[in-house]
Amino acid sequence: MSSRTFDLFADHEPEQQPRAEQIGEQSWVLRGFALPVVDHLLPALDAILVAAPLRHMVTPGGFSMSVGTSSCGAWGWITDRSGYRYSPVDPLSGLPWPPMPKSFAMLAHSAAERGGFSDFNADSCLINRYIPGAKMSLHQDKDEKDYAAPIVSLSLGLPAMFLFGGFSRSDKTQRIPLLHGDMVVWGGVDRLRYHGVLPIRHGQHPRLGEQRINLTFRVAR
Ligand code: MD3
Ligand code: FE
Repeated sequence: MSSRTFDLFADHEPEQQPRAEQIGEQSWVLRGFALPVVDHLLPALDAILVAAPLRHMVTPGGFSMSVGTSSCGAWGWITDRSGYRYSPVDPLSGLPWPPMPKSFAMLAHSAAERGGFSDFNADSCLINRYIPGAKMSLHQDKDEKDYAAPIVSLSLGLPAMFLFGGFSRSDKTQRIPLLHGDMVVWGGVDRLRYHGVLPIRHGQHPRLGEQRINLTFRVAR
């Protein structure tokens, strides 16, 4: 797919590209990148969450995650007492995950291109829902097969303070606020950096209410 077939900003701001803030050697925050299309994505997201409801998965250590999780696409990330992995079926229903909407795949492809990664074709979209107080501790994403592909995220709803660390858990972290419509591309040398999310603060988002939803697009297999 060429960028011309899906130029998000073609009809909106012909001169203006969205701001790209470099946060690592190969990592970029694309402020407001999804805003022109985000309202069109939400009904599709609602339908996915009816078919594959959010659930609080249990980690191998036996803790229930404060974040509610689901997936769409060919592969969905799951965790239980036996470990972390990608699964082609939703263990709740025993059915394949809902397909990834074309609009999601195109947006992720377009963001990846803006971050310097051409030909990004996600086969997994992990959906994380945070209510106030929910957080994600520092971790690395290592369950994907090919670290050459970037991870692309889309933040929706309440703001989050994202923590971007180094290659060991104890390395100093930078704090990056992520707002509704922001996208981030992490790839290359930054792909295995530790990262996390501070507890979400109370608030009301005009469109999503008292929650933050984060989509991460991945090449799992
Ligand atoms: C940086 N989610 O689901 S998205 C996750 O906001 C996860 O829900 C966070 O971390 C969230 O695994 C952050 C961002 C993210 C994803 C993968 C990365 C940042 C990353 C891989 C390497 C470096
Ligand atoms: Fe992660």
